[in-house]
Amino acid sequence: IDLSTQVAGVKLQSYLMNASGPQCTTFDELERIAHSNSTAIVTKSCTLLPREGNPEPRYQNLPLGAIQSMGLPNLGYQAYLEMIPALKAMNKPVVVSISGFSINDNIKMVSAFQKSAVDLIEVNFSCPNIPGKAQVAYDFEQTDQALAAITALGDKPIGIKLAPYFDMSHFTAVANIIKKYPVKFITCINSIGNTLVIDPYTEQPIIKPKGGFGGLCGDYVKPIGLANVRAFRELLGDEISIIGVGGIKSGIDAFEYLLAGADAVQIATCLEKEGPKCFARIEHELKAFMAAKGYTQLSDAKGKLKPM
Ligand code: RRO
Repeated sequence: IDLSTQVAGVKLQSYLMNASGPQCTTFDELERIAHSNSTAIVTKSCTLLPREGNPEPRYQNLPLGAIQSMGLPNLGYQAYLEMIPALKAMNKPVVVSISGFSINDNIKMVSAFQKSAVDLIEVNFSCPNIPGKAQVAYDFEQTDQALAAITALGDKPIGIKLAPYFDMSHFTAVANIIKKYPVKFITCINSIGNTLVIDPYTEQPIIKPKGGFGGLCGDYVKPIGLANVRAFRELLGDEISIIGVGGIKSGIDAFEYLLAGADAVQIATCLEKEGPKCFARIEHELKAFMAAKGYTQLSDAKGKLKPM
């Protein structure tokens, strides 16, 4: 079974990679991703300056996923810039995620990475966990202005990490903005922001930041991720690559995203829970499921969700 694919013209040997977020902040973590079956190395979203992130406890596992409000803990973009030669030496495409607090922050970081050896630049428009900061992806005017600025800074493919949308009018509005600019890929979805899990025994939230409000992850979000990939595939056509994320922990989950139209998928919560060995397991399960159906390559099923 051939799982090779492409995102924004960058060839990938397989369909599965890590999502920006868990276990991809330090060089050691990124090296473990490189040595796993993840087909690319994706870095934790970075900011201009290093950040400790929000106060703990800020991540809790749940029976069907997790809730977290990490608050962008990262080493600062310069540290990731400096790591790129060593990451590239591990012979996999490198995807950098950037998440500035303003358009100017994003311009500065995208410009710096445009001059680096990085393969893809994923600009995070959807971090839900910074107190007092709205998600860019829920402000369509800001999304438009930010895209105008960051897509004019060089030739390396730029993509955006989108928030989950829940209304058809929002899918069409965002797709129409994306079509105005040379956006080469989108990654959907980020966690579902500002959800609340309550412990009825302690009568408290289960994470500390933001009064307990945090991003919901894992199994809970898979139907939303599938809908977002499907909606954007129908609205954007085949020119823009789509990376699916949200609740993938088995080969069958990954196959469902393929039917919805994903060119590749990313794994976050399962990586956090199982570690980088999850990629080999899920790859094996996906190949077995496709083989049982008589499929030999991703294009046999990509975007081919059947009508009922
Ligand atoms: O670090 C975080 O709190 C975080 C980020 Br930047 C993001 O994009 N999505 C998320 O769920 N958490």
